[in-house]
Amino acid sequence: MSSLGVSITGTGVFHPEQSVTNEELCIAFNKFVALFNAENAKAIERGEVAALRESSPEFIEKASGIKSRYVADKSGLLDPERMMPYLPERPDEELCIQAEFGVAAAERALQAAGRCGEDVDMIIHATSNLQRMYPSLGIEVQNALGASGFAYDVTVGCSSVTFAIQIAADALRSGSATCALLVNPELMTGHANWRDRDSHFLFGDAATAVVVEPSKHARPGSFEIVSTRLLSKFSSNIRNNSGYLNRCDMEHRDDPDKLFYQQGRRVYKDVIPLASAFIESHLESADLTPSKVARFWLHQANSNMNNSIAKRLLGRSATQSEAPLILDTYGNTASCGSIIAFNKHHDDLPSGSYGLLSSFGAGYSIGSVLLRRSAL
Ligand code: CO8
Repeated sequence: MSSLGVSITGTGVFHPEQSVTNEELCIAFNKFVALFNAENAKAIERGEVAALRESSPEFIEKASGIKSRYVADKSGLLDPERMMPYLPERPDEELCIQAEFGVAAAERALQAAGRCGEDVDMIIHATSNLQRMYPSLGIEVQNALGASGFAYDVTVGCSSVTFAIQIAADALRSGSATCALLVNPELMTGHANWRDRDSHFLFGDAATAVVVEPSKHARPGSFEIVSTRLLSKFSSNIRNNSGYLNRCDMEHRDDPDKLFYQQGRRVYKDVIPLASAFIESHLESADLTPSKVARFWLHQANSNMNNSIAKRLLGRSATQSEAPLILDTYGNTASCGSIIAFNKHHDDLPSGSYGLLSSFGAGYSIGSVLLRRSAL
C-alpha cells in the first residue's frame, strides 16, 4: 500500500426541525404509565403484573446530560397510546427517508469540501440501523447524488463512522477510489423503545457525512488522517434482535427485544477503562500522550461517561474545548455523535494541532482516528 496522505476535507450535519425536551417526553411517558397501570390495576394488585414507574426530567439530565433531542416525528412518540414516530412508508420510486437524511448531510459535507456528487467515486453508508437490506442504501444515495464508482452499507453500531473512515482511508491509499464519501443517517427514534423507562430518553435523529480525499487535493486547514485503530469484542449488553427472520416466529416478532435494549450500568462500567486504554495505546503508537491532543471528539452517549474517559486520559476533568459535548441538544445520535462534535468544534484549532475522533458502541466496537490539522 502506498504512503499517500489522506484527509478529512469536509463534514456535514443534518437534523430534523422538531425537538423534544425532557419535560415533554416525561409528560407523555407518565401518561402512558398511568394508562398502563389503570388498565392492569387488578393484575397489579394480585402481584401478577409489575406496576410501571414514572420517569423524570431531573433523572434524565443528571444520568445522561441530555436536555432535548431532534426527532423526525414528534407527534407519534409523544402520543401515550402509540409511543413511536409516524414514518409512513414511501413508494419504491421515491427516495426513502434514510437515504433522504443521508443526502441532506452529504450535500453539506460536499459543499464544505468544495466538491459535488459527480466527484465522488466511493460511498459508504455507515449506520447502526438499516431501513432495508437491499438495494443497498448507499447505492440509493450514490444515485441521488450522481456519484460514480461504487457504494455499499456498513453497520457496526455507533462505531460505524470510524470503521468507515478506516475503510475509506485504506481504499484511497490502495488506489481503489479517489474521493470517498461516508454518510451516517441515524433515525434512532425508530429503534428506541419509548415505553422503556430505562432508555426512553436516550436517542435523537440526525445525519452526518464525511468527505475523505488524498491530502494533495485537500483545501488548506483540512484534517490529515495520521492513523486509525479499530477494535471489536463481542457483548450482548447492547442489543437489538430485529431482523429478517423475525417473521418466522410470529409469537415473538413484536417483543421488546426487537428494539434497542441494554444493560446500561454494565456498559457504563465496561466502556470507561476499555475506551480510555484503547485511545491511550493508539496515541502511544504515534509517540503522543493525551496532553498533546488539543481536542477529543468522543462518541456522544452520556456526559458522565465522556467526562470519566477524558479524566482517565488527562488525569483531570476536560474542558468543553478539550472534549466538546453536543449531546445536551442532540441526545445519542449513534454514529453521528463524534462527527457532530467535530463539525461544530474544529474551526479554532491551529495548523499542526492534533485531534482524536473516537466512537464506542454496540458489538462492542471502538474506533479511533488520529487527525492533524494541515496548514491554514
Ligand atoms: N426516571 C427516573 N428514575 C429512573 C429512570 C427514569 N427514566 N430510569 C431509572 N431510574 C432510577 C432507577 O430506578 C434507579 O433507582 P433505584 O436506585 O432507586 O433503583 C436509579 O434511577 C438508577 O438507575 P440506573 O442505574 O439504571 O441508571 P443509570 O445511572 O445507570 O443511568 C443510563 C442510566 C443513563 C442509561 C446509563 O446506564 C448509561 O448511560 N449507560 C451507558 C450506556 C449508554 O450510554 N447507552 C446508550 C446507548 S449505547 C451507546 O451509545 C454506546 C455506549 C458505549 C458502548 C461501549 C463500547 C465499548
